[in-house]
Amino acid sequence: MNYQTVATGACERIEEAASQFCVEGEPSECSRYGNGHINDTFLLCTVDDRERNHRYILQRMNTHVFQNPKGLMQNITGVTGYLREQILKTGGDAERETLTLIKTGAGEDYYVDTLGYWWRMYLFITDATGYDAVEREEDFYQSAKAFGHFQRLLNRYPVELLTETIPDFHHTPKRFGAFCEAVEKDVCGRAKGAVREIAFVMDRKEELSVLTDKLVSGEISYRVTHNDTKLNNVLIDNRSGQAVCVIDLDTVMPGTALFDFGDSIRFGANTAAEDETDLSKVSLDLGLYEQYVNGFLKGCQGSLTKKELEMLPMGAKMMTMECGMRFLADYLSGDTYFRIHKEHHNLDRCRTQLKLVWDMEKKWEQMQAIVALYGGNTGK
Ligand code: ADP
Ligand code: GN1
Ligand code: MG
Repeated sequence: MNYQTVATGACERIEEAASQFCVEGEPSECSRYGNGHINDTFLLCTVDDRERNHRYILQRMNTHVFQNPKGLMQNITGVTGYLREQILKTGGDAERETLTLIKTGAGEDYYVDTLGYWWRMYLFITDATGYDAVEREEDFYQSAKAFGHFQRLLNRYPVELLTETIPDFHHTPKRFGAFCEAVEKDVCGRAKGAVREIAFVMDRKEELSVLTDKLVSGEISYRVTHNDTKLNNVLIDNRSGQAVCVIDLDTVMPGTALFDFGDSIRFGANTAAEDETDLSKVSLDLGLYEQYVNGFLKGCQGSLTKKELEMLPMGAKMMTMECGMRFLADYLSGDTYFRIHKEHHNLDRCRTQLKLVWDMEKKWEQMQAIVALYGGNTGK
């Protein structure tokens, strides 16, 4: 097999893993793929005996982050199977509109290699792109519709079948607790270089329980949500410009619509990249925010309650705060969670998130007004 952009040490592992899955033809080429921060993702090309090419996504799962990989894979098998049925009922193309797991020769949806690493394989969704930044407003609108629709499709999915793959994933107060612990321990001696960022978070600590409090009081309820709704977790068709498929289903768990809405805004409605170092470039783009509100409400098809609608801006602010805290806690702890590509990468990422929170606070009334404009006649 021909390897590109793959560390030499990884080739042997890939070779072993790739040979377990029931692909068409023989593997010919493998390269690193995409810009996810969590899993190791590879594009695997094969050639069959009629010289036809086939493509697959081979992933080495991050079992440091996902400590119950078996439960996680059961979630993905269940959710993709369910989505498949829903898509077929409406005459859709299930192999493009949801992820398709490739089985191993042993009939499993994953393979644990001889060193204990977990692998899985999906059909590669062709002629579609997962954007790392908004290039056209329309793409962001499409992603919003897709994430809203995804949640709508899973409305009746039996929650009891789902494993919580990362317990308390969006429990912002617990994230704050972990953040405080990282500050206190300061294992790398980095806290002195992040004094302003730490103070920014501390100044807002009273507000961090606003979503969890509403969940506890029952004012908002749990739904099956995606929980990691970055723009590059939805593939957009290269020809039609329509969203084709919501991917990266590792964190599908009970959550709230506010998590999904909020995480998309923090990533996609930022005028700069998540790791931009020139903070003057970072702000909330209200035009993109409006596109997302419009698309998300369309995708949800009236399923959001009045309370959820009212709290959408808070969802955006909390998800941005939470992610800022997570990046900073990881920086202070020695970068053990998010993959980094340069020194202080997680500190840079944290700074963009906090600047974005600051800008949201300035634009708060406008954020609320936009939701009122689109949500005015909807909401139960
Ligand atoms: P991570 O959890 O590390 O973000 P993802 O599952 O999101 O991993 O995969 C990383 C990238 O690989 C995605 O952003 C996307 O570009 C690409 N990708 C993943 N699955 C597929 C697929 N089935 N077809 C095409 N591209 C895919
Ligand atoms: C991670 O897997 P990826 O790159 O789509 C992270 C999200 C963060 C995001 C920040 C499982 O998302 O929670 O918001 O990075 N996923 C996990 O970019 O922790
Ligand atoms: Mg991803």
